[in-house]
Amino acid sequence: MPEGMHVDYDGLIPNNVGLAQDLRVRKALETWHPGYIDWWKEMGPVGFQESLVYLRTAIGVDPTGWAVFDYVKMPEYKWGILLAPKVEGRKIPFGRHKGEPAWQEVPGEYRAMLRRLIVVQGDTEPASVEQQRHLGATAPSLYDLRNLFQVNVEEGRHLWQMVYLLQKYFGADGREEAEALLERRSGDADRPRILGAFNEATPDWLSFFMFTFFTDRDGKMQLEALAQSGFDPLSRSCRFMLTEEAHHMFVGATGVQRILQRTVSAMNEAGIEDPYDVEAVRRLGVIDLPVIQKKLNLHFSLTLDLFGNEISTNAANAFEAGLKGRYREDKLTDDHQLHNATYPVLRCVSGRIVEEQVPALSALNMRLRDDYVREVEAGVARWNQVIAKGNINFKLKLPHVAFNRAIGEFSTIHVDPDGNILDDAAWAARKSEFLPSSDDGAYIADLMKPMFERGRYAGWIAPPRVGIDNKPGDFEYVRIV
Ligand code: BYC
Ligand code: FE
Ligand code: FE
Repeated sequence: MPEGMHVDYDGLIPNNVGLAQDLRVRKALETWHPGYIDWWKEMGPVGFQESLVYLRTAIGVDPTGWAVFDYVKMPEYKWGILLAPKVEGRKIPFGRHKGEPAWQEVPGEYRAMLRRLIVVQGDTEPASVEQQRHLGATAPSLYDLRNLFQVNVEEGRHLWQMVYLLQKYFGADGREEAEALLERRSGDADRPRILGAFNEATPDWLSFFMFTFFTDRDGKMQLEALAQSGFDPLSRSCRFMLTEEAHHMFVGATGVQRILQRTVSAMNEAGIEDPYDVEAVRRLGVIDLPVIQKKLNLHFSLTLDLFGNEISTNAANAFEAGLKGRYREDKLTDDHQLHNATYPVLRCVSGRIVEEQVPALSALNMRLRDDYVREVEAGVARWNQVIAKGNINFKLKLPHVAFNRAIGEFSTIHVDPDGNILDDAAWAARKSEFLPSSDDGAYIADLMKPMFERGRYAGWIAPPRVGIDNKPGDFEYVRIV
């Protein structure tokens, strides 16, 4: 049996990393645990902590049967530590150590860089739970409420995965970082979360669905890049986390799809053909297509910032060190060292947007972002099918990558969603055409009324096609206490 196939489900912390035999790490994690529960109660979902939620819990690493579904109170969720099974003889797949055996311990010379990557990854997980903590009160159905909480507990579990790596492999400074992960707060002026997008609000369910579609997918891309790591415990951790990520993106993709479905049906029933007749559409109590486009613009641009600078020596160093690879590095067929390769990057040169060939090593953030954009384009095309089927003349579109950016090449200029450069005055005048205005926010906030009756849905969203775990339409996904 390869190392990592046996899962110990008896102790406080379900795991397949041999915690029962590893007293030091077990003790460190058991010491960290109460602070985590305090954090969950203080900063996790508001309310519903005593409710029984029909949740999936990861209990194994066998791809065919890694999870069970049952009613659980969230604070009693089994936040386990599960690494994908060890691949015997695994080699470092890229960088200057390419072909050497993968590291089972932290390579001393890269210790700080590795710790930073793990801390940044870990920081995003509790941040997203904090951002989503108020959404339960306005859930459009029990089905959606359950999906929100599923995403939340799994992001909590992802924090455990990173904290395990810090406690196991980084000693005293790892312990300090693990504490700090419970101390930073999304949006806090003094102790913010590390990355920009994780300090933004998630004020309503349309934002939640856009976030899980766009931002959880950055999670997927970054985890894929870290799954290639020469530091084997990080690779194994990320590989397992990716199995859960698919559901988070499903929640976002289908959430937006169901909103579009409802809007288009309501317009069809009322005989409204013009998608820009926002007032008429809003009188139907559904979300108009132009505001969905604005939310898309916002969440896409916020998420692009998470890829970092287009030209980055951090990214080049992490690649050369063998710590962070490219998307599906092991499927690529070049030399995996990239010393002579170049890559095209859109840059801002004297206020204009131009494409330049740059050394591939310094363009790795850009490359991952390109892989990401390809994926979201496919998702947006699926959303557009719903609109087209309803015969409404409207197409959702990704804005230009330079639009509304706070990090990187385009953070100093303003462009419209088509990529035309605007001066400050034009941007200020037209911003509310491109991004949700306070009126848009108020309209959506007004729609957000909870619907907690079994099998029923708020009027602005269509029911899902199938239930979770094949449950029937009127299944009680959350027993609210
Ligand atoms: N906000 O060389 P650069 C997820 C900083 S999401 C604030 O371009 P690098 C999830 C940067 O830290 C996935 N600061 O950066 C999703 C650096 O600072 P220092 C999370 C930023 O390192 C949904 C400086 O600017 N995982 O899992 O190439 C729900 C120079 O920048 C930002 C990871 O991100 C920003 N947006 O790239 C739940 C993977 N961008 O060091 C969970 C680990 C850059 O000079 N992280 N800066 O002080 C990384 O790989 C890299 O840290 C980044 C940045 C890709 C984020
Ligand atoms: Fe996560
Ligand atoms: Fe996620």
